Order: sequence, then structure tokens, then C-alpha cells
Amino acid sequence: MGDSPRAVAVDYGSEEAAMRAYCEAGARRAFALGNRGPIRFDAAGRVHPSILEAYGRCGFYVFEGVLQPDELADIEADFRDILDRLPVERDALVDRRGRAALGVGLEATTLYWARPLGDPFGGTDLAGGRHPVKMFEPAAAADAPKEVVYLILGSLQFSDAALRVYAHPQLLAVAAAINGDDFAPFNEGLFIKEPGRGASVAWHQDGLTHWDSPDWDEGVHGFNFMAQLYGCTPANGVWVVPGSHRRGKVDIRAMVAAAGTERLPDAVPLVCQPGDVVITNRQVVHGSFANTSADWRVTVNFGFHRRSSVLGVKGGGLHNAPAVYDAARIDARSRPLGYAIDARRQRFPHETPFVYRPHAGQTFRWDAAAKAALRDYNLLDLSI
Ligand SMILES: O=C(O)CCC(=O)C(=O)O
Repeated sequence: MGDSPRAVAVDYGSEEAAMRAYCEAGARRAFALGNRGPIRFDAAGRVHPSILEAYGRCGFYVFEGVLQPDELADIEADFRDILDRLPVERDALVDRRGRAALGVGLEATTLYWARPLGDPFGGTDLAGGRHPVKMFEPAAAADAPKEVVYLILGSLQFSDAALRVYAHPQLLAVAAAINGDDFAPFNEGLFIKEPGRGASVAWHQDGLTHWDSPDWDEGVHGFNFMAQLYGCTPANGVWVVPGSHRRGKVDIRAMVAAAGTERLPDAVPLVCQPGDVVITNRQVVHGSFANTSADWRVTVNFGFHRRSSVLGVKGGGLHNAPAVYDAARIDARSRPLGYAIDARRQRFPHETPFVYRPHAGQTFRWDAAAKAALRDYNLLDLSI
């Protein structure tokens, strides 16, 4: 944010020099992978096979220039509004202007707090212990708040702009190419890496349910799109270990022990300009470091699954209550996508809207009633 009021005066402490070298070398490795460029289609209108090949090989692909300046401006306006409406501290009922704060009164957990530059999950049993190694926690400035919000889930109910990104026709074409025309939703969030304060997300693989399944394969736990409002750098972005999505559940603790450092030598950073969108396989080993840089990173995150990965599967427990996901549950959780497609049609009438196959014969109208229906929609997230 260009007119950010705060100067940042922090660094990575005793790890600063090593971190700088790691960022430089990592960016060089990232750009050598051959997995970035605009979303392209072949003559038959299918997502270009070279994209699918590179995504399959690396476990991620950087789509360049997907979101245009008008859409980015919408997202930024919503993001500033969200920041303004956050509770003054964890469990507070009001924002800094004394209004009812964002998320207050909702049943689902939406706001995730951490100490500035802290690592809330690494080395703990939280989230099924899937973040086994604690990341280095640099010291924050003396005037930093006790805690900051680093993740907002159920974000479509807080931002119409994020809802519209969710319905981007080219991104949904990619979702269909990878997960089938009947692809199903996962969840949505905003990851916020404030300069000098943003928390780390320790190395992990997403996915809980299918690691030991006879049907396990590299795509069974789905993927996330990560749309970048301000772009991202090695210092504030997500890092991934290319190809690790194909290796099953890997021993992250052993990887870090073998490297002698949490700076995994094979990992590469996602490096993006504003408006780039990364697709990231949820099984790839990934994480992000505390943001001691001067740059904001705001990621509009949203994921999709194969229908066969969720239908009849017992999921939940991490993002919401455990349940067996039947067709009715998947249909109910897919309704926000119908609203999103219509919201996008209203805002960008020149675009050809995406046709979501499972909604054939149904009509969705984005209006005040639909917006009200999004309240707590993430209680139905399909969490596997
Ligand atoms: O954005 C980040 O820093 C972490 C993202 C992540 O871990 C995820 O989407 O699973």
C-alpha cells in the first residue's frame, strides 16, 4: 500500500544475511523452472497442455497478468475496508472506530491472530500437527501490537471483489481442466502479510484425508489459487518445494534436520506482480517466512477439489465440524460460486461468464438477499 503510514524498521535478526542470500538464490531457481506465463488455451479452447505439464511437474504455476488494474482497485478498496473493520484486538467486539467489528457474531471462526513475526502453528499439535517445525521468529518493533490478523477465512462474505475473483472465467476453466467439469469448492481466505509484522506459516502439506487412501494420487487433495493484490517477493511470499506433491506425505522434520536449517535448499519462492495468480497443489510442501520486508502481501486464496475427492468422504475437523460430505452438502457449498459468477457478470459485462456444469438448469442472482445468504457460508467448507 503506497501510503502505508508506518515505516518498517525490522530485519531477520541473526538470520538476516542468510535469509537475504536464500531469497536471492531461491528467486533464481524459481525463474528457471519454466512454470510461469499468462493463462493460454489451445486451438480447441482447452487449457494449454504446456501449462498442465509444468503444473504437474512443479506442483505450482504462476499465471501472469490475470487481474487487471480495475479489478485490483476493487480488491484493494475492500481490503482497506476489511482492515478498518477488524476488532481492535482478539475477542474485541468493536473496531478502531467503535463499530461492531468484522466477524463478530459469526459462528464460524474467521479471524486468525498471531504475534507479529511469530509462528502460530510450527512445532505444535494444532491442525493435526501438520506444521512439525517451528520457524525462526524475528523480533518485532517495540511499538508493534500484541497480535495481528494474518488470515481471514470465509472471506467471500466480507468482500464482493474477492467473490468476483472467485468466478474468474479463465481461472475456473483451469479448475475444470485439472479437477473435472464437476469440480467442487474447498474454502476461501485472505492471507495478510503486513510489512514488519506478518506471521510465518510453517512448512506443511495441506490435505488430511487421503494420504493413505488406495485412490491417492498427486491431485487428490485439490489445489489453491493464490491471487496477488500487491504481488509477492521471496521475503513475503509463499515458498514451495517443487515436485513434492508427488511424493506422498513427506517427513518435513527430517528435511529440515538434513538441511540443518529451515531454509530448505530445494524450495523456491512464488514471485509475482500485482494481478498474478498462482495455482498451488495442496500436497506440495509449502510455507512462508515472517515478513520483515517493507512490502505488503495480500493473497486472495480459493481452492477447488475433484468431486470424487469429497463425495462420500468424511472431512472437516480442521476448518469446521467433521461430517460425511454427501451430494446435498456439496450442492449447498457450491451455491456461493453461482452467486459469484453472477456478481462478476454484473461488474464485468464484457466478459463471457464461466458455465459451471453442476449448476445446469439453475439460476443464481447476486443481490442483497444472496449477500445475506453468504453469512457463515464457510461452516460448509469441504475440508479434506
Ligand atoms: O499464504 C501463506 O503464507 C500460506 C498459504 C498456505 O499455507 C495455504 O494456502 O495452504
